[in-house]
Amino acid sequence: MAPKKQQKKTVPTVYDYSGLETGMRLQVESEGSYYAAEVVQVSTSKNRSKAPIKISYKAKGYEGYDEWVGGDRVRCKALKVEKPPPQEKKEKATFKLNYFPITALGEPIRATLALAGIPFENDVVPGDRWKDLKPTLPDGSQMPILHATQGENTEMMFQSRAILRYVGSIGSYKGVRLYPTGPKARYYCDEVIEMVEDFRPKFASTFDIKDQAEKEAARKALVQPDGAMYPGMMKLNERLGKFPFAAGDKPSIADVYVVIVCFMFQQPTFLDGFPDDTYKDMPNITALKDKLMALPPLKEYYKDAEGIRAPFKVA
Ligand SMILES: N[C@@H](CCC(=O)N[C@@H](CS)C(=O)NCC(=O)O)C(=O)O
Repeated sequence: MAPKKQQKKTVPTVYDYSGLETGMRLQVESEGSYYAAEVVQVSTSKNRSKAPIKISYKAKGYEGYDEWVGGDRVRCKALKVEKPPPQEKKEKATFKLNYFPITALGEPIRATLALAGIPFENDVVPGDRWKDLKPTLPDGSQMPILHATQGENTEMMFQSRAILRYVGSIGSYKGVRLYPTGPKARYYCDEVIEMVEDFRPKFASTFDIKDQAEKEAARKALVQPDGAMYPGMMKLNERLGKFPFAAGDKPSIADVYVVIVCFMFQQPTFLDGFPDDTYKDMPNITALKDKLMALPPLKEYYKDAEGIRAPFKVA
């Protein structure tokens, strides 16, 4: 007889078969009904662990049918259910972020933690301290570094966008994960982050320009209509018109990334040379900043912002 289809259980029940003995009478479920049966054998073999009781049906009309069954199909006082061991309470992780006193790649992580309401130690590392710290870290280490501590263990996490996605995966705003879980929304989120990456690195070569005036002119040129960063910024601006937020109608790490990274390229910023009207042709970028920074946790986080963070403060 075919067993009744089992309902999916989240915590599997563990049965204690030690009280069952050959010859014991019991009731066995088959296709939704219970039938009288007798224990023929109780196996301790590993490959019988799911259905270790061999029974022989005794109900009228079914005599002679034998079957291997598990505790889930049996009613018998001698069959006990093992209490699952008490789940160890996982200690909550605590976080510390190392980053320079600038916005750049660290600030999207800070802002995401703030938006998600995840407390963290904002360990701001100035250049001279970084010089001492770097040799103590694994070769090639760069900031931002997120230190995630759980109990006795601390893990150092590197790579800003990987950290951002991690933080967005554990953090939510109004019950919605900041790194979307749905495949399409996650695609939209990553799409926008990658669009930012299409133009963001193009300013890096200006660090090599020794002459200050020349460096500032080169940066200004990057965001003019014939500059190398402008087309990517325009494309992003257009894409941001598609939904209320970058990945749909809820905020995500993509919004945080767009806003914080884009505002590296408009004064006030730590990168001198960029103008104060970079986004004059790109209203969706500015509108997204205003909308994102008006969300209560970010409004609170940036309420006293000044200098290079002043653009993130909303009235
Ligand atoms: N791909 C890395 C790049 C990190 C990076 O370039 N970090 C810079 C600051 S934005 C840094 O730590 N520079 C100092 C150094 O390399 O010693 C990431 O996204 O985290």
